[in-house]
Amino acid sequence: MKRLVAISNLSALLILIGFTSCKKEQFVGPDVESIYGNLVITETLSHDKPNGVDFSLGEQVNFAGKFNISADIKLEINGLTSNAAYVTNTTSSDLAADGINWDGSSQATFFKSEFCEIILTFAASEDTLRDTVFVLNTKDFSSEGYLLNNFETDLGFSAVGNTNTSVSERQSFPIAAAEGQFYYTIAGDEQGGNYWLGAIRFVGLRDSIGGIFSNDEIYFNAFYYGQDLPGTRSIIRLIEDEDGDGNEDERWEFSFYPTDPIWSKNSFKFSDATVAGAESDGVLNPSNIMQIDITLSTDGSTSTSSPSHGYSIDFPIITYGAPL
Ligand SMILES: [Ca+2]
Ligand SMILES: [Ca+2]
Ligand SMILES: [Ca+2]
Repeated sequence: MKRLVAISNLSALLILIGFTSCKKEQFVGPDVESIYGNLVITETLSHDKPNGVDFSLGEQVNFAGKFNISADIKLEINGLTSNAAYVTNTTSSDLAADGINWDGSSQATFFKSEFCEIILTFAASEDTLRDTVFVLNTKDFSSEGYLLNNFETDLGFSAVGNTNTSVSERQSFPIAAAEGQFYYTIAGDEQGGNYWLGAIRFVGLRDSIGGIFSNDEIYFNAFYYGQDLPGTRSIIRLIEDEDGDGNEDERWEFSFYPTDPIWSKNSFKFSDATVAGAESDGVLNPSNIMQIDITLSTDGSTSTSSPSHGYSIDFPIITYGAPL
């Protein structure tokens, strides 16, 4: 064994001497070419769904394309009707061999049944490869977890507010929904210390959420569209009924400030929720959650300069194992 180690050390030494003493070009191999070589596209971009892709059947678009070197690439898919986008960065010399595909996911709004442009660009080259694909049917994201609502109908939720609530309604205008045709808009005016301006409420949830997953594997996800109103806060309240008597025992919350006037997908881990108000057993047990409130709130910091607050929301969904 000692002798093997000695030989191995000797080999390493010889290799090291070889590298330091020989001229660089004698050691130009594939790895060095990948970094410094000129990109040659040996097979242009294509995919296996020329007649359209049906994501509702679990299909995916499998890409093909070959390059002489392993290249850093950006693959971008844009929905021509929805403006939905999917962007991924990867390294590949053979897209098919590396299994580069698209399963219908998106970063912000969902894709619709529509034509999509596919754009492939390279980090170290000006080359741009293009293709198109038609989405026959979109992916059913409701099967990704427990969908609280998609706001396509008035069913499955209630809206609560007070005199400071100015808007609380399903809308399909003036912006396009993140999913389907409708989203929900809630707005209100802060009048000196009234920090709660309304909420969208989901009840009857006990024994609906949780299962085998721990709290750091459970996510609340939703698309938000801000109205450029500073101080606008969305507090997501998870209300537990620990003993099943129908009454609240403990509430948990996380919050953020949705102000950007663009749809963005936001995800929060249940393990990041903090207890709010009176503590009961101090443990967030997802199966005990009887009610979720998505509030429109403020932090009281902007009451004099800009009392208006509001946002639109679509497709709040609880997912397991990964964010939406
Ligand atoms: Ca919707
Ligand atoms: Ca209770
Ligand atoms: Ca509890």
